[in-house]
Amino acid sequence: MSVKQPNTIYLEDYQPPAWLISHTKLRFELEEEQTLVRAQLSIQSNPAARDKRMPLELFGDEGMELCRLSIDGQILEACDYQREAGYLRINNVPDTFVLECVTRLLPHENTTLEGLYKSDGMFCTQCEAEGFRRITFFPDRPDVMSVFSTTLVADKCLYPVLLSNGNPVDSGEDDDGRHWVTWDDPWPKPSYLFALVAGDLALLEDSFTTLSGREVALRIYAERKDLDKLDYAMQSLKNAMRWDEEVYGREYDLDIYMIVAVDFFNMGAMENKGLNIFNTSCVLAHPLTTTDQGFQRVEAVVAHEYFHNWSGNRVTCRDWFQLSLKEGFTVFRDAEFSADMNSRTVKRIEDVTLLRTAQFAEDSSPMAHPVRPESYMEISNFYTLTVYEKGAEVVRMLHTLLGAELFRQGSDLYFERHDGQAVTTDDFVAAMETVSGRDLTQFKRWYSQAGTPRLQVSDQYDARACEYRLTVRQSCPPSPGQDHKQPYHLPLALGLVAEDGTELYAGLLELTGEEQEFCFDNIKQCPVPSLLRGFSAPVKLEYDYSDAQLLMLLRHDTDGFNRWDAGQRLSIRLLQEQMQRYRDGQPMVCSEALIEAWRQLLNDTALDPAMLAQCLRLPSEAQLSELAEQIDVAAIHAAREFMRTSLAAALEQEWLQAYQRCDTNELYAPDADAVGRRSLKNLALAYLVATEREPWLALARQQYQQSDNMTDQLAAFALVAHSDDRETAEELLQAFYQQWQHESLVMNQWLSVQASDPRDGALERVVALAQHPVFDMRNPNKLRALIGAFCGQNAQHFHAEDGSGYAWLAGWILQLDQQNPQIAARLLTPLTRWKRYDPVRAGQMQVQLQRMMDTTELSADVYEVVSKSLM
Ligand code: 0A1
Ligand code: ZN
Repeated sequence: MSVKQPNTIYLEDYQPPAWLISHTKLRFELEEEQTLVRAQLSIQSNPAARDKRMPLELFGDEGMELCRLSIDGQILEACDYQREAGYLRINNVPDTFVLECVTRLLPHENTTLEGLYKSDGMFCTQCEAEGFRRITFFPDRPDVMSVFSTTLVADKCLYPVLLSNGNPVDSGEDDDGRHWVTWDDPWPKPSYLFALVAGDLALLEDSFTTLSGREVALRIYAERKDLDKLDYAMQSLKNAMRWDEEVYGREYDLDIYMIVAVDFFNMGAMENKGLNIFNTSCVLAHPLTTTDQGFQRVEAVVAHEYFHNWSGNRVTCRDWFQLSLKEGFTVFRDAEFSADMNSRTVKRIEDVTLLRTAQFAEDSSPMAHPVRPESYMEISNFYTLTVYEKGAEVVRMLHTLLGAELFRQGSDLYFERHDGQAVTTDDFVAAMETVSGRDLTQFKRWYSQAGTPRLQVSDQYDARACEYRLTVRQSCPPSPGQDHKQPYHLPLALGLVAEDGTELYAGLLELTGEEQEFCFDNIKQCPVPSLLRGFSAPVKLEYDYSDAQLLMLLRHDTDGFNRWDAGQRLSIRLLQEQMQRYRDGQPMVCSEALIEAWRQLLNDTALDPAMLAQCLRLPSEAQLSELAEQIDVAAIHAAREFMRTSLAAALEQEWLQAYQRCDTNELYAPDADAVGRRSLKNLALAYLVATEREPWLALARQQYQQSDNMTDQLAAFALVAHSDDRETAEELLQAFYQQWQHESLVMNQWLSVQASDPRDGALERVVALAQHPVFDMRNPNKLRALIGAFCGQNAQHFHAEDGSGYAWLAGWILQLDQQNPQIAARLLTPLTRWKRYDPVRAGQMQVQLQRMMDTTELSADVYEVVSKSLM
């Protein structure tokens, strides 16, 4: 743990490295009590460095024991170097030399899950962003790229599988029951892409022939019990490899591609060169234990990590401020891949929903930052929705502005120009400028300005002149350190739709000014504008639609995304009206027009079930919160529950028909059509149960018992578990536990279902669950399943007015901070939003933030989030 006031790092202070490492040779002696690491670094002074004759400065974690240090074979004495917090400095070194360094690590005691640690008995590593400095002393920054050769030595029985980056080149056995394997990775890489794994692992093997005819061995490793859950990841990997060849012209570049599943992991997965390490939740998939959502996540994350091989590994980031260079681009790539594999419109709806709910909230929070941040204390805090999701939207806008063909030329040029280099987001945009001949200077404000822009649109129709005018004003609210924003350059896709649904115009406008007017000639009737089609820019769009216009767009818009969006806008407006009525003590009402519109949708059997399910889902409480001036937890919950139960009762027959229509007796498959049918079926079931009429809970129970897949079983389980029929609920909670107690990932769902149960006594229930044997506070998946779900999906109780939910979370943060600062800082997010709540709740949240601030031993991770939130 660091002391208070960690250093702030600034983008403007960037300096090229003084020293380069051409080769890094590592030898790991892995033992139960300790690991010895011998590192031999071939070091040269960097001709491009500003200052020559700089001392050699290497990063190294304070907790790491330095056993031996030598230069060109000469042992250094303690007086020859200085070890300071986080650094090792050696003065007077030659221009070119070999530094040898031996460090001693205690992986079994490493609970941070950074550097080298143990997960369920296997050794594994996590080096992004700054974990390598917990393994050895090194210029642990992404612009120092080196060729790695790694030898692992370990007990042969306990660790028969020894993996690292690249290709295995040598191996052998010692007399003492130990064996060793040497791996060479020919591609220079930054230290954050280093990885090793040692364990007793089972393996699914396949192969892939690249476009140019090279054979690549594909290996997915997991614990033996999970061997039957690897097929989907393998198929996804092969699909991703083919897709990247076809869509981006990118081939894989090593003889082996490996994925290893580990249960203890801070994030989703990691793209280490040739040796991806995955959270089990993002790689294991089986119909009986994995939901449709889970399958889709596996497909997306496998693809994401694979795509990093080019966007991230071959071309990497100059510094961590450029994180979105690899993450924004790679998320855009994986989103397009998923869109091609499944339903494009549904994928877009899901992504935009996440953006609007969580990224917009981040953008208006004290932790708001640009896609390319300007400063940080702890880089782990910047693996955010802004860097990933908004960053992907920025790349998508470039794709929209340039068109698919030029965008591809731009990406080809980017990879060609910068292969083997560590570069910046400016370099990425420069490649797009070169191929398009366009000036994207203004566009780059998307990288440097934080906050969600607002578009205010108004219009005028002149029937005599057949002229339609749109006026668009853009603005962006202040964010920390940025009071005034300059206008953005953005693509505004739109259509003009006649009252009867005929499309009068479709096209793309470009906004650059604060206020712009667009005139459309020859428009023969007054149109309804379908604005921001496909969500062509990550902005909040304001246009004064009438209910009738929204209903028309919901029925007729040719843009599937905007059809859905029109329905959402209408629901949001009606929900906000009910929230006001609730606050005024008036009875709430459900719009007949909405009921009729939904009835029509439900009766339209030609509609794609997946789309239908999206259209019939009310905006979440989290999204309604994001939209609120001041978040009124009770009003949001009451209004949404009222609408949900009203729509349930009014359309009971239609829900039943939809349920029956989608309840086909097909064999489980996670393809788009079947996923769509199940999502509509389970949505219909939820509405049926919401009527609180007897037969429907029984139907849920029947589905629970008869289902042959986790999607249907879990949906039914959650409905029963949250119901007031406590006898049946308790019975299923027990039965589910009995059935799945040995499936760790399913137990996470079991925890989450209970943590999000809105009935009274929720806090007591989660407090008790934290004592349950399936809960393990060292496992981030369990923490997310219990604490994350309670704070994120049970607003009513987390935001209890007496502050009990806040105090509970803060207690956890303080405890976890000692163990795993990254996770502690992430789980803290809900408390950082205090300014959005009423004075009583805001005050209670501040009390808890201050309680943390007053703790002496805060990690840099938590310190940064807490201190910025209190500013
Ligand atoms: N680069 C990975 C995400 C990742 C980031 C940090 C980690 O540890 C702190 C682990 C994984 C990705 O984008 O998939
Ligand atoms: Zn990534």
